[in-house]
This record gives sequence, C-alpha cells and structure tokens, in this order.
Amino acid sequence: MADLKILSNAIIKGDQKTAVDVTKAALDEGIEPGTILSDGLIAGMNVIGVRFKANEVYIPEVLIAARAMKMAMEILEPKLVEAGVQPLGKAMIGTVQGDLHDIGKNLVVMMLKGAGFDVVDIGVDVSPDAFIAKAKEANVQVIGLSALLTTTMPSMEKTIQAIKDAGLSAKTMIGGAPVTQAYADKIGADGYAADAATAVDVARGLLN
Ligand code: B1M
Repeated sequence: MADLKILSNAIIKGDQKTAVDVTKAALDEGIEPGTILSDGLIAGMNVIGVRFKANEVYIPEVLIAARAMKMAMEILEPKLVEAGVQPLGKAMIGTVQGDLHDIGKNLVVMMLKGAGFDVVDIGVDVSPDAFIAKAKEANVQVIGLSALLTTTMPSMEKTIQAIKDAGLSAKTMIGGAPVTQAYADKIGADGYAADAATAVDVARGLLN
C-alpha cells in the first residue's frame, strides 16, 4: 500500500522519483487526491518550511524539495481538479517596478504553492497599474510584493497606495532583504515576512 509518510519524506529529501512513484501508486489505490496533497506533499513542504526558518536547511534544499513537489503535483493536479479540491486561498506575487531580482520571490511562490495556495506569479519589474490589473483579473485574496533594492522600496509604497486607491479588498504583504516590519507598517502593508516560510504563515493569517 502507498505510504504517504514515504511521500512526505521524498519531498523533504527532494527525491523526485519516489515522490512521483508514490503519488501514482496512491492514486492507483484510490487514495483521495486531497489526502495525498495534504498528508504527503504539503506535510513534506511544511517540514522544509520549519527547517528553513530554523536554518537547518538552506536555499538549495528548498529548491530541490520544491522541484520534487512540482513533479508530483503535475500528476496530482488534474485529479484534484476532478475531485473539486479547493485551494487554501488565491495569492498573487510580483517583484516591484524597477527591480529584477526574483530568486526570493520564486521561493515564496514555491512555499505558498507547497502550502496549498493557488499562486499567480506576475514576474519582475511590475508597475502599480499592472499589479492592480492582474489582481482584478485573477480575483486574488492576497497580493505579495517583493523588493531587493533600497531604491525600489518606494515602488512598494506606490503600489500599496495604488491598491488602496483602486478599492481592492485583497490584503497586501511585502518582503525582501531590505524590507522590515517597520517599513511595512509605515507604508500600510497588511503583512510582512522576512523569509519564504514565514510568508506562508503570514498569508494564511491574512486570509482570516
Ligand atoms: Co542584485 N543586488 N543587483 N542582482 N543581488 C543585491 C540585492 C545587493 C544587496 C548586492 C550588494 O550590493 N551587496 C544590492 C542591493 C543593495 C541595496 O539596494 N541595498 C544589489 C544591486 C545593487 C544590484 C544592481 C543595482 C547591480 C548593478 O547593476 N549595479 C542590479 C539591479 C538590477 C535591478 O533589479 N534593476 C542587480 C542585479 C542583480 C542580478 C540580475 C545580477 C541578480 C538577480 C538575479 C535574479 O534574481 N534573477 C542579482 C543578485 C543575485 C543579487 C544577490 C547576490 C542575491 C539576491 C538573492 O537572490 N538572494 C544580492 C546580494 C545578496 O543578497 N547577497 C543582490 C537569495 C534570495 C533567496 O534571498 O531575495 O532576500 P532574498 O529573498 C528572501 C527574503 O528576502 C524573503 O524570502 C526569500 C527567501 O527566504 N522574500 C520575501 C523575498 N521576497 C519576499 C516577498 C514576500 C515575503 C518574503 O512576500 C511577498
């Protein structure tokens, strides 16, 4: 019988083959896709998130785990859709205007997906208008902004203000190396996360 503990361990280790094999076997045995997702894939990514926060694993391990999760998700996703499993919430993330750094943003996207969010990644150098247009189009609950340059932090402030002026109900969260909780408070962002694992906790909190 397919063991979801083996699946979560495969995600933690970044073992793509085992992750894919156990996902297929579990589906063949009739285990609910939602159970495979929560008790196998998300359970594994949650462990990676906790270890990443505690500096017990580093960026390469997170990327490898996320890749194994992505491979397994390619098999699971159509079955989840068929089964009507709802995502935890819908989030959108972009790097603000003038800023081309995306490695941290991509990690946040992976961790959010790993936690069960439906995530729209709108890329880098995103203008306030584009943030708003895409948020409306995708009808998201959380809008994430990333910045790595002190010179692009003001783009965050402009974007947050534009989101408010547009009357969007989505909550905002910001992050990136130069950004702080104090800056988030100053510009009126609803949340701040120092790293990708914390971003999951913050996004979950913003849904409530
Ligand atoms: Co750039 N760069 N860079 N760079 N670059 C920095 C950021 C810098 C600190 C290097 C330095 O001088 N020591 C410096 C910024 C100084 C400052 O403003 N304080 C700098 C500079 C100056 C520049 C250029 C201006 C250089 C030049 O051309 N003169 C230029 C700017 C280009 C532009 O954006 N317009 C530039 C260009 C580049 C590259 C293109 C070469 C490349 C980017 C490649 C890419 O992203 N695809 C690059 C890189 C790689 C870096 C460093 C080396 C690494 C950044 C990184 O990816 N870190 C960086 C120096 C450093 O940090 N050591 C540097 C790893 C990543 C996982 O961490 O992005 O912090 P980070 O993400 C974390 C958290 O911050 C958080 O979670 C992530 C995971 O835990 N997080 C969020 C991030 N976004 C979040 C969003 C959230 C929540 C959490 O919610 C929405």
